[in-house]
Amino acid sequence: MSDVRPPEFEPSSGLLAQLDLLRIEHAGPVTHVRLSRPAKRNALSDALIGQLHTAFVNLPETTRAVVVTGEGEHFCAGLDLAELMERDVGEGVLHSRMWHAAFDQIQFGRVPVIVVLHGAVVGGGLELASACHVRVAEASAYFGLPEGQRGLFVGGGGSARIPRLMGVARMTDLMLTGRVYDRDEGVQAGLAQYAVADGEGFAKAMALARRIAGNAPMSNFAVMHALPRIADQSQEQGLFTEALMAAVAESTPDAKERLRAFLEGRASKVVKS
Ligand code: 1HE
Repeated sequence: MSDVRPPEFEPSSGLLAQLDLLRIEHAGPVTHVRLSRPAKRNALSDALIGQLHTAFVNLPETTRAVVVTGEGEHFCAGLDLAELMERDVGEGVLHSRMWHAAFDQIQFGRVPVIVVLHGAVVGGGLELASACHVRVAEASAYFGLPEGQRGLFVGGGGSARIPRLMGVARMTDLMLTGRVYDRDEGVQAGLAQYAVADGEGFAKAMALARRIAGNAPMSNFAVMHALPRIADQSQEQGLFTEALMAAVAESTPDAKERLRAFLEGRASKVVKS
């Protein structure tokens, strides 16, 4: 993935600057969180999961969208297999719950998260990607769930999130057979919403993030928090939740000003892009 740093990026300070397995920078309302463990292909150690959790809990007030990337040749090699050897059953449950807490903080945090995928997006790496809201896949990206080969099961929320993207049958196939999807197969299956050339993922993600950051925060919150929950509800309950969420969103001062701007001809129109 190309990693040209536009001059407007500023390094983080305080707690976020102390997270040594991440590199976190800010460009106005967009925060860039980079997995920075390239020698181990960004394998998700306990420390890295803990740092992701800390980062997403402590995003600056000014952050309106986050872009996540992985340093080096691969987005993420999944669970750090070297740490798995010594764990007993009880520790295994708590370990999985630790991942759930971190990835829930990404999916159900304060701001939308766009992730750039390149190279290996496997195992826990795909679980991490599936907790983000918008996925941009470069041509080099490939997707796999090698847990079956390793004697494992998904433990980072994958069984709940990934079938919601690609369906139970496709996930079953990946896990049972070790099948690996190339980028285009992954996009077609629903694992990413955008396909770009190698080296172009970050620029695309930043452009998307800037657009998302320009939305009313309550609208973004509604999309992140209400949509997946409504999808899990019966239609009757979903419609009721929708009515409540819609009323909350449209009653904010932000919404009223945006509507006024449109009616007075000061807002952009919806056009084909
Ligand atoms: C690792 C890991 C890892 C690399 N845990 N150390 N995930 C997997 O089964 C994927 C395992 N990894 C791979 O298949 C390959 O490493 C890659 C295709 C991702 C990259 O290949 P390559 O040739 O670029 O790198 P490499 O030489 O294999 O790895 C470089 C180093 O990273 C090497 O360590 P070194 O000390 O010998 O240099 C590797 O051991 C290390 N490394 N991947 C630990 N995953 C909550 S449940 C989730 C369950 C899962 O995620 S299961 C899937 C696990």
